[in-house]
Amino acid sequence: MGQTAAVPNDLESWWMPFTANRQFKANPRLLVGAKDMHYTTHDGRQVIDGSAGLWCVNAGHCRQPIVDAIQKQAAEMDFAPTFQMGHPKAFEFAARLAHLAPGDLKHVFFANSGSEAVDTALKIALAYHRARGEGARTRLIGRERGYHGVGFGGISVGGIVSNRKVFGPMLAGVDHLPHTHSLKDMAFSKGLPDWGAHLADDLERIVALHDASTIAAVIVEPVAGSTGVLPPPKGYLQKLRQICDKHGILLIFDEVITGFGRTGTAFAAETFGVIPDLMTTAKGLTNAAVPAAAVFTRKHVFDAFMQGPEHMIELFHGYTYSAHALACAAGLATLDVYRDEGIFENAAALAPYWEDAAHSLKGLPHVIDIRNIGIMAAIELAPRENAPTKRGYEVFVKCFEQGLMARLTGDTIALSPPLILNKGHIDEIFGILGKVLKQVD
Ligand code: PXG
Ligand code: PLP
Repeated sequence: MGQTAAVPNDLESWWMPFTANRQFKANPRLLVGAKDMHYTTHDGRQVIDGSAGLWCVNAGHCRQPIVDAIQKQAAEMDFAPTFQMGHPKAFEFAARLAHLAPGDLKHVFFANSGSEAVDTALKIALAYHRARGEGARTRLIGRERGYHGVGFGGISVGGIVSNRKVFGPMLAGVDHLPHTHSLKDMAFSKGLPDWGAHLADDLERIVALHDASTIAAVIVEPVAGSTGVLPPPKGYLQKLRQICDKHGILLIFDEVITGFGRTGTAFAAETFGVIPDLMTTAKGLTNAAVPAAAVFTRKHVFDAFMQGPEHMIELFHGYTYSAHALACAAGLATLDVYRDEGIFENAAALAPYWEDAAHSLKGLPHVIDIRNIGIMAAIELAPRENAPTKRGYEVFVKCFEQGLMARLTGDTIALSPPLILNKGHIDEIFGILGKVLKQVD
């Protein structure tokens, strides 16, 4: 069949991701431009970007050095295969990333999205144990309320019910740690909650149940993002690290959101002083200007694969677009911007001001918790009786109408603006949200 004529202003054809399609299309919100801290809407309004797109535009929008690098690369070499071939910028980008990463996370495998990075990390974990003669280690341990993207691997170890429940049995042999949030014990904590480190001990219970010899890896977000910003209890990640070490289990940090400055250092692993065996990143890796993801692995993980005959492929895994030339060009330019402008340092310097601004909303109508770390915050609202998510949605829409793009998850408003922000932007973001909270019943 040939092409049929396109319908002008057709909103039907695009099946939108993670969107209430019919509700949205009845009253669409369209973005047509972006620069630094702001989006431009289709009706010409400037909206401050309180969510860095989707937690990904850490250096601000349409930054000239990144734009220039992409344009130059597109004209010079658009695509190069990376299976049994290479191109210089892929090696350069990996080396720069390895230099930036903490500890001996010195090897980098490229993918194109956080979901792919998670799939990659889980597969590396399974293959690592097998390469070392421990092929019975096949179990993967995630955590309730965890978000690890939408691939079958990611939803299997993930813990967000709506992302899982209609998709069948998923991967076999997965178990979950309890999530770390308790309103009763930690509401309105500033930064890391004092309560909750003991929840890591559940890993010992899971090990006792399944036996360590069957467990390959534990995957957690150092700060759970998508579920509504849950900073780890003090000492929790250290405990997970100790228990994993004791039992020969790999620890994977999913730093798709926390990577590239969000917590005030390059990676949350550095902020919290805990080095995982594998670390997944995406989003801020290229400032989201070209889709890309990277899995970092420690030396001992990589070395386990570099055995056997040298003509053999060590890992039967990769994507057509792994280390895409445009992504590498964008990523290198992004790292320059992060370094030259001290963007992670700016995030760290503003984190206390951000914390105070977020917690200044305490006492406003319906606010039942405020959480923060680095330049991330969540304001949790009490759900309306018999109508969960409606109050949050109304706040989100009103914010957008009044000049703030925020993120919404259930009745929780999440904020994570570009890290080039200043105090004026922080005042503006929380000013609009505070005003809106007084307008919604
Ligand atoms: N892991 C983590 C920790 C993430 O936050 C992914 C994996 C998947 O990445 P991709 O690139 O496949 O989407 C993510 C993505 C939100 C929101 O506002 C969060 C994400 C994506 C979109 C929206 O909750 N996180
Ligand atoms: N910050 C970022 C974002 C970087 O990419 C790098 C290096 O790649 C550094 C800091 C470290 O810079 P230098 O090696 O010049 O100390």
